[in-house]
Amino acid sequence: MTTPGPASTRNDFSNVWSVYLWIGLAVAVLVFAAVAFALVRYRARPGRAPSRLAERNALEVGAAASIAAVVAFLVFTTFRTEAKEDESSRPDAVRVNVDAFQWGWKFTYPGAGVTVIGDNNDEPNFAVPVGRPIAFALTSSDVIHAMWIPEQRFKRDAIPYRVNRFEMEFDALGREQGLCSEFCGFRHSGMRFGVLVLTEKGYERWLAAHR
Ligand SMILES: [Cu+2]
Repeated sequence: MTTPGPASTRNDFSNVWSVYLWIGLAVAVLVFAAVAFALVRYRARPGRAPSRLAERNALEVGAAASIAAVVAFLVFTTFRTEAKEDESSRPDAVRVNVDAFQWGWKFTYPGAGVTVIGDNNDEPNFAVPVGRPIAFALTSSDVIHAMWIPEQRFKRDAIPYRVNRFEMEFDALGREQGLCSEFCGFRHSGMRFGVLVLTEKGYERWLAAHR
């Protein structure tokens, strides 16, 4: 049912976001309409006594069931999208190991002999080829950090003694800003990095220049 690996991480998560947005809007409209209706229809008027009705089982069960159905649908949609980003070990994937530390990042390309390292004084940039799956292996050397690339709508924790694996695919050329999104100490806010999304040729040139 799910295709192996992400077609575009950005699109996948944007789609999930719009599902949430429309459901949220629909719920807001229903709630405000119900409140407005009650305010107008049942407002206090001379000669009117409060209703003696305390329960309405069918309505309450119906409301609870529809809320549960919406929640189940959202959980399913979210986890289905998450599952696409979890490692699927595609043989053509570019492997990038990411090591977060206070307060910087180290990107290693296993087998290619390339390592990029930088901290809050010297922001590191690592390159990926456009439209190809990138298999990340993310860990931390000290405390918990989180690798966040807002333009990809993607974030994952970097935890010491643990490797988090996920795949992403970048569909647009250019530079995307990444940052740490887990407060990790004094210079947390300076813990940034750049993703250079290059053509296949440009990526090969970049690798050769950083060997
Ligand atoms: Cu950090």
